[in-house]
Amino acid sequence: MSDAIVSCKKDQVLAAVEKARGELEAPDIIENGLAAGMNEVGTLFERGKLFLPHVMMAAEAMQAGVDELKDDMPEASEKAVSVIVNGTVEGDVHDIGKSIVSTMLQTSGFEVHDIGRDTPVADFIAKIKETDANMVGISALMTTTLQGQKEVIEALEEEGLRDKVKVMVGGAPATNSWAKKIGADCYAENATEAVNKAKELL
Ligand code: HCB
Repeated sequence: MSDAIVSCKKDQVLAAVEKARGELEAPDIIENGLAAGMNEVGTLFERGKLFLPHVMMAAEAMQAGVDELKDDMPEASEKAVSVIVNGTVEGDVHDIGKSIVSTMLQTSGFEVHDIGRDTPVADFIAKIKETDANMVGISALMTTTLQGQKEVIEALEEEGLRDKVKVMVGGAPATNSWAKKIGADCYAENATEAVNKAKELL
């Protein structure tokens, strides 16, 4: 599955998903098959072995695989008690990982409001107020947009919402120490960790 993503073969990705779904749970297939392939694409892109159009086609193949698995996600056993707003910061169009996190949180029983990518700080705050959210997930994939996570936290403080809303940050350039530095409640390395951290905090 990972190889099919790297070679941008959507048909092969779907065939591999079909084969795997009888044996493995959907979250496992996404994290260890599809996301693993996309991470490999990232590494090859960083080494200059792949170019942007290739990355875009690989991202499409990955998305097709995730879409195929949406109906297989385990049903949450309990009604949602906690509300999470999840989005990618302004200036950043990367949303594959963020969307996986939203799907996994949703199927783990949280009420999730995914506000998309390239999202201004004001939209994070408006959605948090509108939904009376208990947590916000803030994704940033570039060192140049990481600062956006800090800006959302600062806006929460200015609005007097910080005590009420837990903050989770994620995305390749984010780290535990960055999360601590900007005053986030946690950093999640992947979607499984995001679910576990949300369960711990809420
Ligand atoms: Co993009 N891109 N890209 N890109 N891109 C990165 C991110 C670079 C690191 C590649 C590189 O140069 N080494 C780089 C950023 C460098 C930097 O840090 N400064 C980069 C760049 C520079 C750019 C452009 C500027 C390129 C250009 O136009 N010249 C441009 C961005 C324009 C903009 O945003 N304004 C761009 C565009 C693209 C696309 C459109 C081709 C495509 C995005 C498609 C899409 O998302 N719809 C893309 C992709 C796919 C990547 C790489 C190759 C993969 C990202 C990805 O989807 N990974 C990435 C390289 C890399 O990350 N190593 C590269 C797979 C997912 C599953 O992992 O890390 O996103 P994830 O998410 C995980 C995890 O982080 C965590 O859980 C997820 C699931 O396990 N997580 C959260 C994420 N968000 C969370 C939120 C939470 O609350 C909790 C956990």
